[in-house]
Amino acid sequence: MQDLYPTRGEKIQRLERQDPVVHNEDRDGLSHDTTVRLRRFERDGYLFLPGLFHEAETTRLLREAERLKAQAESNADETAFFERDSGAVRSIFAVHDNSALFRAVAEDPRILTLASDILGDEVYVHQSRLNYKPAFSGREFYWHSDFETWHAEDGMPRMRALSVSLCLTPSLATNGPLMLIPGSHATFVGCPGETPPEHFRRSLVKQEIGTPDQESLTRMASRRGIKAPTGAAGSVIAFDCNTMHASAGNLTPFPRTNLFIVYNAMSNRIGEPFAAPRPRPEFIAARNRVQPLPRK
Ligand code: 6CS
Ligand code: FE
Repeated sequence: MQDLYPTRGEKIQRLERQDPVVHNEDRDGLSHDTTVRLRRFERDGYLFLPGLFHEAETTRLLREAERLKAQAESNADETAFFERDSGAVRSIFAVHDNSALFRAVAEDPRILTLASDILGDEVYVHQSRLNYKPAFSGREFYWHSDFETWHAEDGMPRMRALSVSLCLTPSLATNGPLMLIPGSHATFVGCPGETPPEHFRRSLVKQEIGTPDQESLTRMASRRGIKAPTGAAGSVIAFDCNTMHASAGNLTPFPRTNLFIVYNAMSNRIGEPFAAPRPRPEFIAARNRVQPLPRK
């Protein structure tokens, strides 16, 4: 398969995106609200939906996240990753597989319908994860495009995937909110540096290979700035697979715990990695157990 988005080679490559952002020509049947949302997503590369889930729902989900964290602390399994210095739980993957509550979120029409409207296809969960960003010790996630990694290391062919981030705790200006560069989804930044074997063991704790150069980041951020949507638990940020994003460390007493569900179009299923020695494990990138989610 032709590699439209070469990366992890000798040099930096800035290329124009070669895929639509909203893969949905027939928008006539869509409601006004949905049309406005799709237009905003297309323009910015993300959409902020404050209060999409109610507080009672997120309280229950946060309790479930705490249960999985306690489980990972007592007997760490492969899906759990820990902060490099404090040893606190940083992320747990495949939570939609290991928790009925998180599975129900992935199938919730409030986000599943939005994802399939944007991706213009049946969708499946490519990846799910909890990012705990614990109080005082939650470390940063450096700038990156998720698609750059999913293309290079998981073999995702085209830009026809998106992430939905659901805040399970308040996302404040001070506790490491998700930062996004509006419009950055229109440019693919190929990053230099060969992918080492089992790179995920390092990149999911501190990503270096696969992160963009400072000149590319400066160019993109200088055009339309950097946004850091903040809101109560229950707020959602949906963002395109190629939107440049990051989050700073958390020095406050207030955890910033988010649930991420990544939806990929069934027509965009992953294949052989484009720039890695071998595919990543199933709990990071769904490859063999792929089922379209039922639209309710
Ligand atoms: O490597 C990945 O798939 C994950 N890495 C980051 C930093 N964000 C996206 C994704 O969850
Ligand atoms: Fe990311």
